[in-house]
Amino acid sequence: MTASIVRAACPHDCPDTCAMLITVQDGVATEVRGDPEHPTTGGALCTKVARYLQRTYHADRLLYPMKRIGKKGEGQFERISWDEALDTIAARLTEIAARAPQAILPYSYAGTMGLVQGDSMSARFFHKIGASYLDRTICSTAGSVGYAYSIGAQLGTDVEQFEHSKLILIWGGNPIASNLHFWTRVQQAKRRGAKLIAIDPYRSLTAEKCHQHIALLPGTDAALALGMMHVLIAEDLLDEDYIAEHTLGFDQLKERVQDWTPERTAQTCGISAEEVLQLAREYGATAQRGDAVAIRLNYGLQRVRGGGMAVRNIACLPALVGAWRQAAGGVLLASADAFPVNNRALQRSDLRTGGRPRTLNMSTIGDNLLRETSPEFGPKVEALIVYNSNPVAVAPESPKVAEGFARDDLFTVVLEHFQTDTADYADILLPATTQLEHVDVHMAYGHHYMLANNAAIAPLGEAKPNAEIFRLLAARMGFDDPCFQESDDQIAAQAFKKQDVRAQHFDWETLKLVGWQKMNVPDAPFANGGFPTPSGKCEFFSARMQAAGLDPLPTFIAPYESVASNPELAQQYPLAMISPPARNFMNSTFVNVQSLRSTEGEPHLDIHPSDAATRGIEDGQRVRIYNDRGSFEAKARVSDRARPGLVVGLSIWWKKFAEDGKNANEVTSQRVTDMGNGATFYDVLVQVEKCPT
Ligand SMILES: Nc1nc2c(c(=O)[nH]1)N[C@H]1C(S)=C(S)[C@@H](COP(=O)(O)OP(=O)(O)OC[C@H]3O[C@@H](n4cnc5c(=O)[nH]c(N)nc54)[C@H](O)[C@@H]3O)O[C@H]1N2
Ligand SMILES: Nc1nc2c(c(=O)[nH]1)N[C@H]1C(S)=C(S)[C@@H](COP(=O)(O)OP(=O)(O)OC[C@H]3O[C@@H](n4cnc5c(=O)[nH]c(N)nc54)[C@H](O)[C@@H]3O)O[C@H]1N2
Ligand SMILES: [Mo]
Repeated sequence: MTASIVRAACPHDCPDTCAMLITVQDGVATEVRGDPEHPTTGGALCTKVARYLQRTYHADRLLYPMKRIGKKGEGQFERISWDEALDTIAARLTEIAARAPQAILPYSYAGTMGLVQGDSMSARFFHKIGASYLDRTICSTAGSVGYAYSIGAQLGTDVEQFEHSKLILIWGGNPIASNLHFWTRVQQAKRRGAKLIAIDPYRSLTAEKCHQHIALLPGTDAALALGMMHVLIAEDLLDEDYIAEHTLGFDQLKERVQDWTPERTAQTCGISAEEVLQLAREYGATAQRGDAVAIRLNYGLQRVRGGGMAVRNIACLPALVGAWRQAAGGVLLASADAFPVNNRALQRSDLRTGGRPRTLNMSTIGDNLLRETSPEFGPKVEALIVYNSNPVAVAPESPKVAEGFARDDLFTVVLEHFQTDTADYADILLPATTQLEHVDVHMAYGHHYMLANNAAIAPLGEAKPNAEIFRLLAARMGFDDPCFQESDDQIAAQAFKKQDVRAQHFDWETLKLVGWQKMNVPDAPFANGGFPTPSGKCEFFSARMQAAGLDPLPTFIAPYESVASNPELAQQYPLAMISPPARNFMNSTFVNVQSLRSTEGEPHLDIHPSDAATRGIEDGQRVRIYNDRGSFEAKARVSDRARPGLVVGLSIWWKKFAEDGKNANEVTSQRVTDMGNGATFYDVLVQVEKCPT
């Protein structure tokens, strides 16, 4: 038979959301490539997704429903039928729902970003039950909330414009690893003479390729932005017309930043005053010349206590210099609000009959699983349904998470492709399909295209799409609303609000054929102001922040754990630790693909020669990283990639692939960010010692 080409979309939690072409021969997928026609994919896939076939056809794929036969966490299972699996789950959930529906908790994140296999049928199912809500905070809420206070919505510079920028600040991101197709644009800009500056405590793969690298201390970005504002104002590197017309609260801002001299900023950030001055001058002067200055603001800097404020402050910078006037100027954090997703149709919150249920934060899942019934908390969690996520590996303060998952009185269902660290704790483990085996529709958070994912091959073994699993469970539980019968195709057709100007051209049948289409959003969204804030301006002063009990003006919120903010703790644990993504993993996805894991080798800890020397640590030695919450081991990589006072453990390893069965989340904390209740993965102090040989 001749091969056919199927149009698909990369499902992973990455800003790039690539358009893919799958070659299928005799029912078998034989090649996965990037669509050369798609403007941001440009025919290229990252190293991970280029190996999507190795993942889909992996010998360890879960192919049948299973039930646990060993202890929780041991990972011993035996095959059962779908009937037995669904009957067991439906009986247990029906019994709990009759007594205490909020004792049931879904736990999911972005294993797939698809709007169908993400939260559509599953959301309907849990609304109907009246289950607890999950606050999905583990990744981006601090920054999203902070950005929205200044700008109003998740919208900014179009990634396709960056090639025309003359100065690009890559702030708290490592695009070579985690936003590859943005990096392509940056290379084009560089060829056209743009200057690239990385702002990152770590000399990442990206930072080493920029013209300049400012290695500040983690969690001090808000201060750097305040220092830049100070210099911009003091040296009159401003766009006064833009400020007058399109911003709110300039006079108060001016007063606020008066004290943030380059010297004070430098001291807070652990850099030189010269670096602060030069950065601000370059930013302001380039804009004053009429060249486009753009900031790619990523999530690295918001996984700390003051992460929301840091993003809020940085988001004020473009308005000060009028950078928004140009399509290639401004700032891009996320483009999600380019998409009018029809959540009401997809998720059907109207199915809820009782009042609004309680909300439990996914970033504190350890504590939440360990809490007893009480008037403030409500009922103890009795059933947990996990899909699209691997919390035992990725959630903070893992010792508590594992303890919660190990509870004998907790009923846990996990929908997965593989037997992850989390799956080991399941009572019932269900095989889910991969992106090649199911239908979906996608938005993106790093560009403006909607995408269709057609199924390329039949499900492997007895695997089923998430939506189908919840459809079957709904039927078992007697949920007869017609929406529980909708097919994945019918759900996808409702993804975007056609009455919204951005998605008027959305038509599912066409999208499936063409693969992708751009949303209708202007190139320079705030050239003439029109910010989607309450005032319609970029809000240096935010009444909404004041109402939320926050400082209404840009300020600096120090980390929970740092040498400066917590000297007592630092006596015991003097090193800051961050654990950003490893290039060859996608969070904890792909860690079990041998070719990718071999490239990463084993868990490493990057440590500066001076910090290594005082501990007698040599390159290649095994070290133990610890604090009061826990410990894990890694192999030391002694180099100046990590600035002094900082250690870096690229992540997120499956615990079971580490020699000691642990990963970086042993030492991270469940404390949350200033805004959005986000996780503070990079707000951690540790001590490091040599392992006994
Ligand atoms: N290959 C790969 N790609 C990914 C992912 C992956 O796991 N692997 N994950 C995806 C997901 S879920 C997300 S959210 C995005 C994340 O994408 P980004 O937000 O770009 O995050 P990272 O690539 O983690 O880059 C974060 C950088 O921030 C730096 N950093 C850490 N703390 C601070 C700080 O306090 N201040 C500053 N200025 N920098 C800091 C780190 O050293 C790191 O180099 O990437 C997505 N893409
Ligand atoms: N220490 C540390 N911890 C971190 C971070 C960090 O930088 N450092 N980053 C944090 C961030 S930004 C994020 S976003 C989270 C990510 O956390 P998660 O969203 O949990 O991401 P993954 O670890 O990739 O796990 C996704 C799981 O979903 C499964 N999956 C994929 N597609 C499907 C599907 O269609 N159906 C079903 N049923 N399952 C599917 C995959 O097999 C995989 O096991 O981790 C956070 N944890
Ligand atoms: Mo994320």
